[in-house]
Parts: sequence; structure tokens; C-alpha cells
Amino acid sequence: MAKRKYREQLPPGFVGASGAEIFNRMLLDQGVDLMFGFPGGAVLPIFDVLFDSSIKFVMSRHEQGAIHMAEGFAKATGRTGAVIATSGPGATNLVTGLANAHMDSSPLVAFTGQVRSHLIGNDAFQEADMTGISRPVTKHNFLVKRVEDLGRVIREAFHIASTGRPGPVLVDIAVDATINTLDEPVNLEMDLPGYKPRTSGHVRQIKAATDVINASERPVLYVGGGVVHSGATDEMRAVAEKGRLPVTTTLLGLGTFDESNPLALQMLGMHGSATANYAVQECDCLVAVGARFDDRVTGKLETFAPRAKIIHIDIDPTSISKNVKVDIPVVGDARDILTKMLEYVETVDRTPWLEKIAEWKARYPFAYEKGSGGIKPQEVVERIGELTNHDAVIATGVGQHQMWAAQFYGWRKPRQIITSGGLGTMGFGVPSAIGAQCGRPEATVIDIDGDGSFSMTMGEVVTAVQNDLPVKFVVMDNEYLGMVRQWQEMFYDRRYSATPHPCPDLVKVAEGFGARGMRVTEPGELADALNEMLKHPGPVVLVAAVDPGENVFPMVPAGKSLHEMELGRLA
Ligand SMILES: Cc1ncc(C[n+]2csc(CCOP(=O)(O)OP(=O)(O)O)c2C)c(N)n1
Ligand SMILES: [Mg+2]
Repeated sequence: MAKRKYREQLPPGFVGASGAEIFNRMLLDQGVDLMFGFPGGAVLPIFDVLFDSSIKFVMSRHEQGAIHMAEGFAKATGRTGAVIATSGPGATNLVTGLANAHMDSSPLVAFTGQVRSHLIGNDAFQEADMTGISRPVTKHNFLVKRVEDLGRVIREAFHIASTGRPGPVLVDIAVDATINTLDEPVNLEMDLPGYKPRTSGHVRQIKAATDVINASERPVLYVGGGVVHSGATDEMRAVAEKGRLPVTTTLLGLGTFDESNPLALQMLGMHGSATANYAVQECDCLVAVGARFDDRVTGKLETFAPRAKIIHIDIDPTSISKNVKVDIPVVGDARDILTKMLEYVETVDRTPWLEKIAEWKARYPFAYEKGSGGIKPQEVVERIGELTNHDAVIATGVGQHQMWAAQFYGWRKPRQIITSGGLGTMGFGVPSAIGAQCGRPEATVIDIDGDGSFSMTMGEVVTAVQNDLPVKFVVMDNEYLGMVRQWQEMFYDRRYSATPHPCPDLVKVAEGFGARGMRVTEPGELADALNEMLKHPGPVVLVAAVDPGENVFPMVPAGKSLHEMELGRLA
């Protein structure tokens, strides 16, 4: 390797340092030891510095891959993900990833190159107005035109991304701001007068909320991704157990409450458990914690939780009463609020309610019919759960397989599920699993993917191979864009328009990328194939030919109430 050209330790006030050197220094100071991205002209000065940097760089094959990797890293570790792309097409390739992170409140800082500051607005080569384009899909964004501003802005970006309700922040940097050097010492003090995320909950509100909980006969805790972000899992479990409160989680809340706990209702909503949905409809007190009443959760709003007093604990005041009228809001950090709540929550005898719930659970477990039509996708997930002792990190694509993963894995811990919740981005599985493995090298990371979703980003398998990341990709190949096919079957007279999805030979594709490729077609061979996959030290693509006719149940048809769900084979 060429001799080191750049300094990592900079003089006081960064005098004499270039913008690119400052970039590197500031990232190190923010604790970034790993970054994802893809190079280009407008970020050449930064990449030149990265060549010498102690920050590890993972190059993706597409910028969308890089930003999903950064989000997978963030979801798996709780740390802020960092990603870099060049101006123009490199930058616009990040947009889906920004939107995804925005919807799921994932802490992320995305850096994009921009044309020279004097050319901005000129339709210069590879110019795109990234602050304009990204405004609706970021928590905040910055355009840096002067090297003097770069250090401070990077600090502010990481601060905004990771505090309050986390989210993606974009920093667009004119290339001259990375080339120019500083003549005078620079001030790195953050300057964010309007940004004051509330962290501590109001005690009067907390008491009012707990009074309602204590007086209720049929309470339900409804827990979302906010509990993961705030690290409030233990506090939430303590409140649930002390108060004898059954707990249902959203897709992004999976793992915050051990599903083997008798108080667990599992996931709620469109493809949630019948128990969770019935419990929400019958409860007299619904306590939402770090959840935002998404329409996939509530079904028809007018009839959602019709008998309940609603308590909403959330760090983001703008999500209070946004979709559902809330009786008692408590704004602040979930961990802080739940810690205080634990004092006031009383242990109430709720035997009749808990018996009713036990009855529903016995009658309506997530279920499927074994024995006909080849390998059942649900069984693939169940087996993966058993073989990994419910302890793996599981990424998913979007579709039926994602819902089966949510229903059948058996979640135990937070940060186990890496999935695209709010945006529902097909193609999220492959790169997010890679990012998760980067952040948690010791963990078993498995991408439970669909043939359609996998096809969108499978080019990144080579990124796993070349970075020695032993990610396991299980492709549930039903030869369809299955979730859309299911809607066509149920609501469009089985007219399968553009949903049959024949794949190339994915085993050969995997081998071409340098991964191990495997295929399993017989139910009797499934367990052995999964075992072999898990034992293999490197990345594996295991294609499981699954029953193409299988549908996800329960299902609350769009616009219907939760209790009107179709139970499918359970009925
Ligand atoms: C980028 C993107 N395009 C389109 C969709 C709409 N969509 C949702 S699920 C789905 C089918 C997914 O197919 P596959 O990955 O094979 O999963 P399956 O449902 O078959 O398990 C489609 C097309 C989407 N969610 N994301
Ligand atoms: Mg499919």
C-alpha cells in the first residue's frame, strides 16, 4: 500500500487541515468505525482520505444497498449508521433508503457529494438538488458549501440523527468544501437553538396514566419500535409483569417482549394474531408505547379499540392524536416514563381477562396445514427458530415471507428483527442483513427473503462474500410476488397480473457471486438443509422451493376492523 498521505490526528482548531481530513476526524470522534458507500467524482477527496483511514469502508454494489446496510447496522446495534455516495445519480440512489429509515425512525447519517459550490443551481454535470429531494424523507438535512462549516455540521448531523425520535440526516457537501483547507481555527460548537427533544415524561401525566391502568379490568400494552430505540425493554417487561398487563407488539416492536411469556399476545394488526386483535378490540385501556397507530395496525380507525381509554407514550409530540384520539398523552423517552410508571403501577388481580386471553391463545395460535403442496414457508421459519434457539438476527424482505417470519420465528430479544416496517421496501433483506452482520460479527444473521425481494438486491451477495460476512440468505421461492398474488386471489378474481415471478437459477447465481448455493425442494430434507447451511462457515444462499399457493392468515382486509379479520384455516 502507498505511504500514508493523510493525518488522522489534526492540529488544534484543525488549522491547515482539508475538509476531507476534517470529515475523517469528525466521523472518528462520533464513534464511526465502519462506513458503507460507493465512490464517484464529487466525493473523490473524501475517498482519498478514507484510503488511509482507520474507518473500515464497505463498498456496496449499488448505493441503495449501501444505505440499507447502514440501516441494518443501526437496527442491529442501536448505533448510528453512516453511508456515503457521490453527487447526482449516486445521491438519488439513496432516496429509498432515506425514506425507509425515516419511516422506521432509524438513526442514520448519509453523506452525498455535491458539485462545486459556485456551480450549484447550474445544472452542472451530476448535479441533483439533494436537499430539495430529500427534505420530505429525512429528519433534517444540510448543504455544506464552506470547509469552515463542515466539522460543526457533522456533529449536528449525528446529534440530530440519534436523539429524540431518531431518523436519517443527509449532509450534502460541495466538493470544494472537502478540498479547501482551513486558515483559522474553527468553532465546532453545535448551533441548534430550535432543537430540544423532550426526554423526561411529566410526572402528573404519568400518574394520570397509571391511575387509568390500575382501574382497568382489561388492559393491553401495545408496544412499537420506540421501545427498541429507547432501550426500554426491561422497564416495559417490569411494568407488564407487575401490573399483569398483556403485551402485543408491532412488527418493529417484535422481540421487545419474549413471546414465550404467558402475557405475550404476539404481533397485532393486518396479519397479527387473532388473540392480539380480539384483545385490542375488547380492552378497556390501551397503552401505546413508542408506537404510532399505523393503518396496518389499526385497520378501520372508527372501530379501533372501541371500548378503550387510550394512553399514548411517545417521544414525538407530533405523533400524539395524529391517527387516533388519545385520552392521556405522555410525551418523553419511553425508558424514563416506564421507569417512573413502575412505581405507581399496582398489581391487580386480572384473572378473568387473562383467562379469556389464554383461551384465545389456545384456540387461535398462528397455524398452517402441514403435509400437502411441498415445503410450507411457515415451517421453514419455525425450523429456523428452533435451530437457532430463537436467538439469531433475522432480516427479511417484504411480502408474505416477511409476515411468516414475524408470525413464526418466536421472538425473544430486541434488535433481533431487521425489517422494513413503515415503507415496506422490497430488497431490504439482503443489504440490511449484511449491515447487521457487520455490526454484530458474532451473531448468526439470517435473511429470510422472498424470491421477488431477493432479486431486487441480490447483487449485494458479493459484498458479503468479499467482506467475509457469513450471512445466510434463505430465499422462500414461491415463484410469485406472493403478497400481491394473495390480494389478487382474494380481491381481484384471481387475475394474476404481473405476479408470476420466475427466477434464474439462484443456486448458480449464488455460486457466481462466490457464495455457497443450495436448493431444497422436499419437506423431508428441509431440516438437514437448514442445518448444513448454518454449519457452513461462509455466506450461503439456500433456495427453498415453497408452496406457491400458501396465503398469510389471519388477515384484516384493508378498511375492515380488527375483529373482522379472516382467520383462514383457523376458522
Ligand atoms: C420496492 C417495492 N416494490 C413493490 C412493492 C409491492 N409489493 C409488496 S409485497 C410484494 C411481493 C413480494 O414478493 P416476494 O419478495 O417474492 O415475497 P412473497 O410475498 O412472495 O413472500 C410486492 C410486489 C414493494 N413493497 N416494494
Ligand atoms: Mg415470492
